[in-house]
Formats: sequence, C-alpha cells, structure tokens
Amino acid sequence: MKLYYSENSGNSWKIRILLALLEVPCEKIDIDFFGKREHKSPAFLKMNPRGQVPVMEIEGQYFWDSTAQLVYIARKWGGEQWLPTDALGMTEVMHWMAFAQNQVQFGLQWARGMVLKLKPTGDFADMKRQGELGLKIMNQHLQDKDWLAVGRATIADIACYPYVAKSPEGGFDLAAYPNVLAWVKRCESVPKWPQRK
Ligand SMILES: N[C@@H](CCC(=O)N[C@@H](CS)C(=O)NCC(=O)O)C(=O)O
Repeated sequence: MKLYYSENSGNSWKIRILLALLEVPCEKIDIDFFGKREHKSPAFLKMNPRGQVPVMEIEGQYFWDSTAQLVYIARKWGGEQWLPTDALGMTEVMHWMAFAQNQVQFGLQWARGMVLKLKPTGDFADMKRQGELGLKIMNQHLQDKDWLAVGRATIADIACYPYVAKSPEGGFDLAAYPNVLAWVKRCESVPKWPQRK
C-alpha cells in the first residue's frame, strides 16, 4: 500500500492521521507539489486524472479521494471504532464525510488556498461565505455533542479536522465558533493523534 501525498496538503493529512492512529504501515511518497508540480505530470495523471493528492495505491488499484481512502483504512484496520457497520451509524459518519467534501473543501480549504497562493483562481467571497456557513453549521451541531457522529471520534472528525484547524490561515476567526474550537482541541487530545508542524 502506498500513499502519494504532499506535506502542505490537508487532504493528505487526513490519511496520515488515520494511519498514525491505527499504526498501519504504509509507504509514503512525498510529491514535489510546488517545484516540479509532479501532481500534473503524465505519470501522476495516469494514477489520478484529477491531478491531485492524496492518491493511494491499494492492491494494484489507485484511489484518488481522501474519503474513499479513509473508508478503506477504517474498514480494513479500524474495526467498529472509526466507521461503524450498522446502517444508521454508517450513514451518520458519511453525512459528515460529505460535509467535508462540500463546505469544508469549497469554503475553508479553498479560501486558505487562495490566501496562501496554493490555489490560483476562484471567487474568494463565495469561498468565505461557504466557509462561514460550514463553521456555523458545525458550531450549532457541536453545541451539545463532543464529536460529529455516533458519539465518538470517527473518520467524520478526521475528514473535517485539517481544514477546520487550519481555517484561520484562510482568514476565518475560530473564536467566533467556540464549540468548533473546543472540538479541534478535543481531536488533538485523542491518543496518538499526530500534531501538525
Ligand atoms: N476531494 C479531494 C480533494 C483533493 C485536493 O483538493 N487536493 C489538493 C491538495 S490538498 C490538490 O492536489 N490540489 C491541486 C489541484 O487541484 O490542482 C480529496 O478529498 O482528496
């Protein structure tokens, strides 16, 4: 099993968190994202036609979205803890995994990308609107809950964590969302949760 990742990529960070939590060995290949833009090379595009990290090579197949990769790792090595198999529990987790691919990505990830010049084009005002909406939704949801789904830490939390934790770099003020801020700290206090440099 191989993970093609980039150091600054929050989507890659999700996978690295789960691998660390479950102590799963995996060969990691650091893509030269900024210099050679390796993720746009013909060889990389054969693995992922979207030209994005993270990519995982699993049993001779390539999977190029952090959601699919988290599901694979959790199902294969995480037992019931990180992705429950009962219908309602799994749906709750996938509900927030989908949220990570909507307001979190199109809002928080992309706004940070614009500020840090990782993303060259786009409607920054719309990204800010989407991001604020995402933080508002999470803050309300976490008002009387510690975790996003099923009352414990799951891959739903891992999927949302990197770009929420890093959202101040995109100009978002997490002090305005105290339940979200407390949740970020809660995630970071999970044993073996790797701290970001
Ligand atoms: N939905 C994808 C998004 C992947 C993504 O946005 N990757 C970024 C780095 S974090 C990237 O490779 N961007 C380069 C590009 O889009 O051209 C996932 O969850 O894996």
